[in-house]
Amino acid sequence: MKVVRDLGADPEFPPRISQILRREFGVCPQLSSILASGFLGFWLPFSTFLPPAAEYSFRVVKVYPHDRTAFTQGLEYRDGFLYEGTGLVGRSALRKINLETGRVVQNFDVPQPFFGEGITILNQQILQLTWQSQTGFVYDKTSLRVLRSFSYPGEGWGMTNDGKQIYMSDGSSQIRVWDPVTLKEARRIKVMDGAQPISALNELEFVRGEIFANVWQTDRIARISPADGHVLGWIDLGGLLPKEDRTGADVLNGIAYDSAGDRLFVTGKLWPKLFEIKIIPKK
Ligand SMILES: [Ca+2]
Repeated sequence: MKVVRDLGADPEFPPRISQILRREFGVCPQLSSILASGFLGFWLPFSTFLPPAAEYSFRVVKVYPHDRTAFTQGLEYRDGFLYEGTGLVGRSALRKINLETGRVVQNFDVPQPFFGEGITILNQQILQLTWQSQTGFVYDKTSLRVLRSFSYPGEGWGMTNDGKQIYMSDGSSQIRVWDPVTLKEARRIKVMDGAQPISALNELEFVRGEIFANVWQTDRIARISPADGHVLGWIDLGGLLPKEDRTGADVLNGIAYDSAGDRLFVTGKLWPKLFEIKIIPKK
């Protein structure tokens, strides 16, 4: 759609089209001008519906401790606690964490050879993906006991839900939508910013009717429409983790939303801190 935007914004566009019509197709000057104007009239209304995705920045509300050995792959908030899924073979786990202190109050070590990935909490269960094993786990939320496993094709990256459906990322530009009971794929959402597919979608969070997605190896979160996958906006979290905390830290990854308190939490892999932030328009 960027092409459309550029064409619509280009003052040279009608002359160019009319020149092409005259030169290449031998259309008389009067008719070529009329055709070119009509073409522009066709494109302009479309271009007005294609504003660029809005850019947002952040304001830090509060800083919490985060385990800097946790390779964060999934993060959710429920009733005063964070639930975190961590990765790396031999270091993967599912944890319940006290938000204020950062202390792990319950832990389940995911056995080798699994590489833990995204998690999501639905009703009284927690689901966890694994990276390349095509295997997911269902846990009892209270005991963190494994209830069962399930399988899916391809890779597992991030996961969230809206209470009715599960949304799952696999590192591509597509988000898979799963039935919450069968855990089978119902459809896919192609994530696009205008005409540009947005790939490497990682950790997910459902926030006020939108899907928020960390884009792997960037400081950016895409705000995605779950209806059609178009990017509604970008949150630039560059500079969130202070320089003095960056030694050993990996990329931004981990979004959790407290819907009752309207609090948004973000962290990263091996980050020593977790941040409550407010999203603000970028200046
Ligand atoms: Ca999340």
